Amino acid sequence: MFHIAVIALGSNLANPIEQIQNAIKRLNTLPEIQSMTVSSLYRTAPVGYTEQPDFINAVAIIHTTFSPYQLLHALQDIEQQFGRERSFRNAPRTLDLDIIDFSGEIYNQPELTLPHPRAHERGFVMHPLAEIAPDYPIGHFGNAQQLSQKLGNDGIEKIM
Ligand code: PH2
Ligand code: MG
Ligand code: MG
Repeated sequence: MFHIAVIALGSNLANPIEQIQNAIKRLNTLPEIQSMTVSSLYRTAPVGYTEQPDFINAVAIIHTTFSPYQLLHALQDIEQQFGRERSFRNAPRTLDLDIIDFSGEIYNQPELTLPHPRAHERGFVMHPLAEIAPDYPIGHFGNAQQLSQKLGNDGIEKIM
């Protein structure tokens, strides 16, 4: 039995393009991930804390035998392996791997909120997701295509 999950990838330190490409390769080596569809890479203006370099963002849709918590911990392990340091909220990072959705499940736990509470208002997540799965529903907010259109593409550039 597998589930479908959406993962957002982001990096804005230490050659972000390579960080994202290597993270995709690393995810592909996990036996609990059976298949993966990855968006293009996007260069995006920082959202929230803006005094930091542009990000490279991408989104992957996976089929996985992980549970949500197993997936969360596997992603946190990879962030650690890629030298992630947690200084302050929204600080620049070598690698951020966020679960955006896990088969539509709803979680409101200290460690994990699903769907991701801010994904629907973030163009740097909705644009890459709309590219690979326009019909993908994000909670009750609408699908990826509708949300990315609503958000517009200011500060978001497809690079490869
Ligand atoms: N991630 C954040 C905060 N702001 N901005 C962009 N453009 N891309 C991100 O991945 C990003 C952000 C917190 O995780
Ligand atoms: Mg994040
Ligand atoms: Mg994160």
